[in-house]
Amino acid sequence: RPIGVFDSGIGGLTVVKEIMKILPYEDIVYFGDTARVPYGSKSKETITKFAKQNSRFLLSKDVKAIVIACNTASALALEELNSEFDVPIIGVIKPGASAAVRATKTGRVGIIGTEGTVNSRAYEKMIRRLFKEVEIYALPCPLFVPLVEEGWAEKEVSYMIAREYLEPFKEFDVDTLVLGCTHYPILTNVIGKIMGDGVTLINPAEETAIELKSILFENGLQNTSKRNAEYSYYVSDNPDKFKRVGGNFLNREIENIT
Ligand code: DGN
Repeated sequence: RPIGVFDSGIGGLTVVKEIMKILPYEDIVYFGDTARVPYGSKSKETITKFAKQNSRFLLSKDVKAIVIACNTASALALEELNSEFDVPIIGVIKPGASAAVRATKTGRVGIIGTEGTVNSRAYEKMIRRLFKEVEIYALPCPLFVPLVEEGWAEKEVSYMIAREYLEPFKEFDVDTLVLGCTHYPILTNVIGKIMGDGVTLINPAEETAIELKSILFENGLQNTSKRNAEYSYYVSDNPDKFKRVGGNFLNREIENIT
């Protein structure tokens, strides 16, 4: 049985990329809610409703576990999904938060994400649960999403915008910065150059794939046969853009899209 992954749109492919790396024999069914993106600025009630519908769709494809690749949906809907559905469901917040706690030496941690994620304070709460003596500074960076979707991650305009957003984190003197939105890992170069070598960037997508691997193992759900995995992608609107832009996220051609 496949692993189900959903996101508000294309960004969750950064999580799929990490799952493909760490669990190369697992089949994946991806659902991108491109008709209703962005989730970043919508209410908890709306996001929870969408997340339930997305999960039901994935379960109709007989998935054995669900990964909420979207930071906003993980922040706002994970608990409700876990109480409603039987398969293991994981989000990106807890893995990202524990990696930040492991990485920080000074206890000064920055978080960037959508407005929904930052306002929910989900990363903050999770980090504080794991590590009390921490100073946290969180800021939404909404312009990063369209920049990445335009394929402009390496253009000068990305540096200009990133410099504006990230200045407060330099003043606050963080030693760790959580890239708390699916799209931000694509800007790792830009963000890394601006923040400098002393700051560790946390990619929750990578941490989530590691967590998924141990959850599959604990539940005896891992696929043991070594054969090429099958990947299928579903979107709620406009497969053309998904196919064109999604290739940049995955570093491979997207086939088998509905
Ligand atoms: N996938 C969303 C997130 O990680 O928060 C970003 C895209 C969006 O819905 N704005």
